[in-house]
Amino acid sequence: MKISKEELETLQLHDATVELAVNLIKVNGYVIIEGVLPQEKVTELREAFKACMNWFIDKHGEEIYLNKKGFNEGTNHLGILLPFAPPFNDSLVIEHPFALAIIDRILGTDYAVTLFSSNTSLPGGKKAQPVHPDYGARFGDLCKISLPITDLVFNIPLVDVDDGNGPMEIWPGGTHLLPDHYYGPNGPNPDELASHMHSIKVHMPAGSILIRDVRMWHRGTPNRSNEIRPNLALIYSASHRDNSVQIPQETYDNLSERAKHLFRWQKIGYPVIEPTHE
Ligand SMILES: O=C(O)CCC(=O)C(=O)O
Repeated sequence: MKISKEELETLQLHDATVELAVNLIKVNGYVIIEGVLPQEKVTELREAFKACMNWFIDKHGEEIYLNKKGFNEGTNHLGILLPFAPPFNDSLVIEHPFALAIIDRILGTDYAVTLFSSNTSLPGGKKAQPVHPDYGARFGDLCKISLPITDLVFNIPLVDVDDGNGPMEIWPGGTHLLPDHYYGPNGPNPDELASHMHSIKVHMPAGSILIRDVRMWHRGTPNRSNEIRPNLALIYSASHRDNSVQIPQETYDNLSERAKHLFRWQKIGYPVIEPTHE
């Protein structure tokens, strides 16, 4: 969806825009607002991210490129946990006013960040990932009803994404609304059903924001360009989940009150991590 110049400049969404975004997430599983972050911020994030990725590949590339099959069995997809440091912990990333305005209406205001990470489709991938939701069933085989939305992924692409550089493919419209047990190992296999269903390859300009229910089926696709295609990936959750973001005390103390609240479940008072495999 597109928004007005005034909303972009004031960093404040009109009430009708928030309502539309919320309803799209509730009914369709996701919303995209195009070209939200300023170009200079996107460039800064992209260059810093490339440096992290290069560092990571120098250090861990060989052990992951097992059997010359490529990362993750030839998908060349890589999830890297980000250091909680500039420019990644910029307020436009961790507490973007558009994202919070939308997420507040879905999760209430007491939610927190439970993932601070990235997903990258690297050049040379030979196949797509299996179609998957990001989280499994909350109650194993027990719960036969659909649960409310409790976890939302917030993605920011750091490059323009099109068919050539490994767009995320999504199955919107209902795959986030299934009974809880469908997301478990004994539920229907998304990878078997998905080829019979309608999907969309998500094209979006760098600096867009994509907010999606973690349960919506999706997959990473192969990147046929020569450049990496990174998405920053945060998850905002209504209830506590395993946490691993290490935040030095001084960094935490300097966050806004809202950001402190958003990161309160993390490891406060620990040193910043190196970029680490998810
Ligand atoms: O950013 C993408 O292409 C999605 C990647 C993904 O779904 C995953 O790695 O689990």
